[in-house]
Amino acid sequence: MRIAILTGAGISAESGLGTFRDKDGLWTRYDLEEVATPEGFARNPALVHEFYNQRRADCIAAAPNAAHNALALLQNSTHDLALITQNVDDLHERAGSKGVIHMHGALRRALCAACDHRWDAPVAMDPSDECPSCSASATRPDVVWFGEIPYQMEAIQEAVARADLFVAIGTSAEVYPAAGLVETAQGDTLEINLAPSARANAFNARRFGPATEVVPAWVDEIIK
Ligand code: BJW
Repeated sequence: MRIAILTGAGISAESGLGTFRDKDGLWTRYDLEEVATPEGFARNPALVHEFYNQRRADCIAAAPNAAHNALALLQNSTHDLALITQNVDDLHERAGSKGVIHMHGALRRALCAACDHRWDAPVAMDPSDECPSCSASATRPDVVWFGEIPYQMEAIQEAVARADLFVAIGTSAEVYPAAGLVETAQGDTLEINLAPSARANAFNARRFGPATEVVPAWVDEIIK
């Protein structure tokens, strides 16, 4: 079976990484216009680097949980799996998943806004850092902010369209184009989340509960 999976912040919540829109989520403590838009970065790069430096440190301190591990196991089964994540953490890779598509970028990568060069980010980035390729002091986290185009959209659309089963895990479905991928799916669709997302009714099937319980149980059923 061809399976396409889209993950969101909820899959990493039980690893201790905060979600965005839950009651104590990141967007209740930070103004997204200031830390997750190109305009916010232009106004105050130091603030934006501080926000991502803290999240990079939190990510390094975190470990993959049973849901990340179960998806890695699924990838090693006979099924053909495309794993697409909105998350900028690397917990899927650290659980053993390969070829993960990071549609909103990655904390462990840096990007030069002047020449588009990319490299491994240091733990702490600073506005005065120079690009190793062109020496401009225009370095930024390699993440996708509001108003920017998510990465690998063509590959994502294709993987979702050709899948027999599309599964969204731990995402509120508040952010597009990720939230609209369920419309691209041609096969069965399943939402796994703590509670119904904004698009829950667009899915054929739904399972609710903590990702560390629901995802391993679902993977067991698929690979048995
Ligand atoms: C658990 C759990 C547990 C908790 N177990 N579950 C009007 C209409 C439509 C669209 C737009 C519009 N106005 C503007 C737009 C576009 C805009 C957008 O969608 N805005 C909305 C606010 C309306 N989108 C964009 O700008 C995007 N670009 C774009 O559209 O370009 C145009 C284009 C696209 C394609 C082709 C051509 C052109 C870019 C969006 C970039 C989003 N960036 C961020 C930051 C990334 C870097 C970073 O991490 O800091 O991405 S914002 C943030 O939200 C982050 C996330 O990836 C993303 C989604 O959040 P997610 O993962 O869903 O987390 P939460 O917190 O929202 O939800 C967590 C869920 O988990 C909840 O449901 C919980 O219940 C659940 N949960 N614990 C299981 N234990």
